[in-house]
Amino acid sequence: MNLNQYLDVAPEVAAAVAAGKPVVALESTIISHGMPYPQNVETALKVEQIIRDNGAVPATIAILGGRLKAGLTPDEIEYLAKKGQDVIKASRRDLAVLVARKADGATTVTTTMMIAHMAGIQIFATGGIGGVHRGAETTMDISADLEELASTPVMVVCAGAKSILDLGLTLEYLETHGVPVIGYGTKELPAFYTRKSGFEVDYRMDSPEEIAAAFHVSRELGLKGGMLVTNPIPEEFAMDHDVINKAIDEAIAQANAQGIHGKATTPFLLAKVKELTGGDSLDSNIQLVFNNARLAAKTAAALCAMN
Ligand code: PSU
Ligand code: MN
Repeated sequence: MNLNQYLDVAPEVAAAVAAGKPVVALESTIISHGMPYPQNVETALKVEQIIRDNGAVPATIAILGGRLKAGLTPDEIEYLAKKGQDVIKASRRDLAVLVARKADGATTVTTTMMIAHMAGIQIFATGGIGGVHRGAETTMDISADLEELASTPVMVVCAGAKSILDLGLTLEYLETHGVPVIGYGTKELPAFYTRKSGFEVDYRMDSPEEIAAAFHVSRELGLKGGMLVTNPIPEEFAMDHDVINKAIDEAIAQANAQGIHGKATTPFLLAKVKELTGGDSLDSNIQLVFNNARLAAKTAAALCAMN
């Protein structure tokens, strides 16, 4: 644990980490920028409950008043959910400035991994990660999430990546930077809303124990990066491939036409896709986060049993 003067670890989280009990980190950009109010707060609280039901302690992560928070109260979650896009989406480059200004920030995968690591938390559950955007060969839009996976030893459990990204280039980037990509119960990379993408993961694993064992060895060897676990959305909540891809293509066309760029791109595309699918994508999004929380909690328990 790398405790520092800017970090507040919630008492329950600190006690669990100290006792070697399972803890699962959760991000806050998914609350502020990923879903509308009030579904965002309902989902965030339910995800915490699911983690508890599966034997782990949840630690939702954010920056509040310049404090790096590992573990939020329900009131703090509600506050971020209501502020929504008015909260600054905080990636690695924003962290020091927001702390110095005593500002609030919603943590992305990147900053959630950073703060989780500072707090001694090894596993983090979310919906989807950022990656290499389509057209990155000219825009150079590559999410800082990939760089963080390359350098911070936290396991991220997600439902794959949305095809707002170039999935092939995202996998190439992860390969170059030495990040193993695991498929839970599948050899095919899931594409968030759908179980299939046409791309292969590095390894298929079929149990939380198998995932935990690989991560345990990575830590014992002192390897510097994380691990990406991709967990397909349950069949009954998956979206029709053509419906979702049509919405994504349309969302990207609108983003290009409006000159959307930088940190605004991902939230813009997420909101557009939701609008174009008439809210269906939100239901799928919520269910896949629940599914990832279950797997992350079980994997955290399996990892603790090995440590
Ligand atoms: N992808 C999703 N849902 C999300 C995000 C990405 O399907 O909520 C959020 C996550 O917080 C992720 C961030 O870390 O967007 C990536 O933003 P960018 O592409 O600007 O790096
Ligand atoms: Mn970007």
